[in-house]
Amino acid sequence: MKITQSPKNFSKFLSYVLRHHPGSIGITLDVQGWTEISTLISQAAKHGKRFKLEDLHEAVRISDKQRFAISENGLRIRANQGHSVAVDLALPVTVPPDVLYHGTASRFIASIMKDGLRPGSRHHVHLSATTTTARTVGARHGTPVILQVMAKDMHEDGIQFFVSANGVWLCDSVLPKYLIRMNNDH
Ligand code: HQG
Repeated sequence: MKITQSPKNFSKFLSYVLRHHPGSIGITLDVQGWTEISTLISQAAKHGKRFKLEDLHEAVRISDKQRFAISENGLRIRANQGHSVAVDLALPVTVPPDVLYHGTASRFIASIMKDGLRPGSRHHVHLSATTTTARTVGARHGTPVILQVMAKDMHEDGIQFFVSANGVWLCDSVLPKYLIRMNNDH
């Protein structure tokens, strides 16, 4: 790979342009978040990030969380979730499991138990199917704490859930009444 960066940094670059700042290299995303791979490659090169099609395929393949998808015809790429720019991923509404999990940092707990989970700069609140994933997500912010999310109750109350192509559960927000703080031994 021509770019003098680790795969992790390359993945971060792709997240940056495909989720948050496509304009930083002069590309645009369509309403569903897709962009032409050939344009991505040429525009990235113009901005000092040189890589080949094979490098891109490799980055998509090895992404630990399968953050990116390439279209069936191989011509376009998008991030599977995590956008801050306005896109509509057109994910189907999906019935959630009875319980989902949200990993966060201990310093956010008081605020979350008061106001509920808010999407912040993202489009959705991100929820995990397992405590293991939730712990990893929470540890990115500090001492991890896992919240149990009563997804079945939310669903029965008419709240919509979506699941991204890489298995992240998404919803608009979670009220405090659906949250239970778990003990640290999970
Ligand atoms: C917290 C990663 C105070 C929330 C992961 C979280 C995930 C509140 C932080 C994806 C709050 C936002 C998303 C409230 C929420 N008061 N704090 N009312 N409501 N928070 O990074 O869920 O690597 O935007 O608990 O794997 O940590 O990007 O969200 O701690 O799937 O592919 O505010 O990002 O994936 O942080 O992570 P984030 P997140 P990628």
